[in-house]
Amino acid sequence: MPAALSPDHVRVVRADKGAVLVLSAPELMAAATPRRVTIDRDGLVPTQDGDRLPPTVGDWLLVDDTDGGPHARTLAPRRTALVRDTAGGTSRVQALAANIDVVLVVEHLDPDPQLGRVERLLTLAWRSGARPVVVLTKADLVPDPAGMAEEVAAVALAVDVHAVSVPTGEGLEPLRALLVPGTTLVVVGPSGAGKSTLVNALAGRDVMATGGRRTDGRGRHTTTHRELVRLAGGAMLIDTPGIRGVGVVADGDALDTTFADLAELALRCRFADCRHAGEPGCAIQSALDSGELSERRYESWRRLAREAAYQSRRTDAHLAAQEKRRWKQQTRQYQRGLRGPGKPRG
Ligand SMILES: Nc1nc2c(ncn2[C@@H]2O[C@H](COP(=O)(O)OP(=O)(O)OP(=O)(O)O)[C@@H](O)[C@H]2O)c(=O)[nH]1
Ligand SMILES: [Mg+2]
Ligand SMILES: [Zn+2]
Repeated sequence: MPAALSPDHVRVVRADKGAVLVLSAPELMAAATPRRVTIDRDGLVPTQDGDRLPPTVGDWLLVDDTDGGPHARTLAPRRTALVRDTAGGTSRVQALAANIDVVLVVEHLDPDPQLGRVERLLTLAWRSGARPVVVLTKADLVPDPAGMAEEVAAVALAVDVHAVSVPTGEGLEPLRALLVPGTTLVVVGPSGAGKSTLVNALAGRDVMATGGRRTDGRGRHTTTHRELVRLAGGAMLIDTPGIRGVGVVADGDALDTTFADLAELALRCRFADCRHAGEPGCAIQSALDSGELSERRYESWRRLAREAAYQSRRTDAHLAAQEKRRWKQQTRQYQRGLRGPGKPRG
């Protein structure tokens, strides 16, 4: 339990529409049954700084006892949060998990891992403030898991990459070492990658339902909700549904960490504002020409950077609109104040 929390804080182990399931810190370490806590009709809980947010798995809450049962009163500040850009026209971001220490980016070895997806999820993970670790599943289905893990490691800079197999137990030991008591991990990755299978293996019991394998190797979205699972040693592991496409939320630092090689190259371009689009003295262009930098990785970086910039513009527009509304409201209040209470209009 983080220091800023009181013993009254309870943790969200599951978030549904209208209500969340919670456990206190001592209950998280025991086999207690979660309690249901209702939330305001708009699905939001006030934060300490006057905001209102939808609670997510891993959040800590203070609860009021009301006639209708326990009700969420305030949401504690999030130490870390895995957030994604929600698709669509709004500029809302969605927190997938809060107060996490490790993000397990789960990708299958069979069918072939998608490097672009790993890069995308790593960007998301770096932005969360938690430590990313890549887990490559289904090592038993491929002839050279170690070789494939090396290829993935080449695009997962400064990140540990583990090839694992649940049926054979291969590679699970280093993951068990991450299950430090009191810490929280979250698994993210495509449907069918084996996230729930991994959660069950690490839990040592079947907590989450897992999907049957389809011949085309594609997932079937077996897990449909996010849930915090308590592990025997005192670590907590959040399972999530497979993600179809996650939008990255703007964060230059996260992109620069995921693509540290490109960020480093860009520093060596002749012009500080080089757009790497044919300018003379472009270090990225010469790395592409020499083959030091792959076209695939370059395109992946461009795509994510474009997406992040777009997301950031939308957020700015949204914030500006919000600010304008607030300002209008204040002006109205001020004008009412000038007219004085009870004074007739006009
Ligand atoms: N051979 C093999 N099969 C695995 C392994 N891990 C998972 N599977 C199989 O892959 C299928 C999908 O596993 P799940 O754990 O349900 O996948 P998931 O990532 O939770 O999928 P969603 O809940 O849809 O997001 C199941 O049939 C598992 O038995 C593995 O290490 N080796
Ligand atoms: Mg699952
Ligand atoms: Zn350049």
